[in-house]
Amino acid sequence: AVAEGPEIEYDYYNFTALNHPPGHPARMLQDTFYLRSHPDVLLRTHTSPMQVRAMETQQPPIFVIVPGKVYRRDSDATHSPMFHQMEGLAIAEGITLADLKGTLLAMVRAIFGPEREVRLRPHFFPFTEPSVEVDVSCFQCGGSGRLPDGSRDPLCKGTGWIEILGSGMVDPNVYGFVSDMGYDPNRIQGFAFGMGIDRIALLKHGVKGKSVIYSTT
Ligand code: 2NM
Repeated sequence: AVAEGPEIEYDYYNFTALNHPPGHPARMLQDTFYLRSHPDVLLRTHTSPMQVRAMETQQPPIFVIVPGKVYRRDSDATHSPMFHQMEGLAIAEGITLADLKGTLLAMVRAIFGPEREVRLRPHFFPFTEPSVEVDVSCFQCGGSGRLPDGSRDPLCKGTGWIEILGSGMVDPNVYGFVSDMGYDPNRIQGFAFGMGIDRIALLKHGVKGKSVIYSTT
């Protein structure tokens, strides 16, 4: 299913139910737009709150995609205060990290072509454990890091890999917030991923300057 949710969210869905502890840096006023009149209300900083809303209304197994606008207090040559994400969530008995890797491989091949490979690197997100950052093999140099003339590929900075998204296995603490709907971490497992799709579009369509000014952070 494809689900969209509110861009104006409660702190609870954006942070608390997603396992962000009280003093987590992402909650800071510098990073998040809060409503001055309602301090528990904010502009969602990711599409993940809708994943919690989906789990609240639907028992496992659940397979959902959430696209939409998100907001962060970030504005410079490479950051926009509004951008778009697309998230995926798959929860059922017996779902593993291998399912995550296979799903992401199919997705990056659909977007960037059948020759592409994926690489998972260890990372941290509050709502997944383990968490990984995902790279796609560079579609400009084929993964060698070198252009045909032997020079360093500026797109992947000679590494052969381009970072495209974050993901992981849903942290059991998240299931604790939706346990009424039958999300028992002893019975079910799941993966989630989140992708900033503006950057993906710039890469895929070769928008000029991407390799020069477009940062991955
Ligand atoms: C990401 C990276 C890793 C994520 C987790 C969840 C939920 F609700 F299941 F906990 N939704 N999305 C997630 C996990 C998002 O974005 C970079």
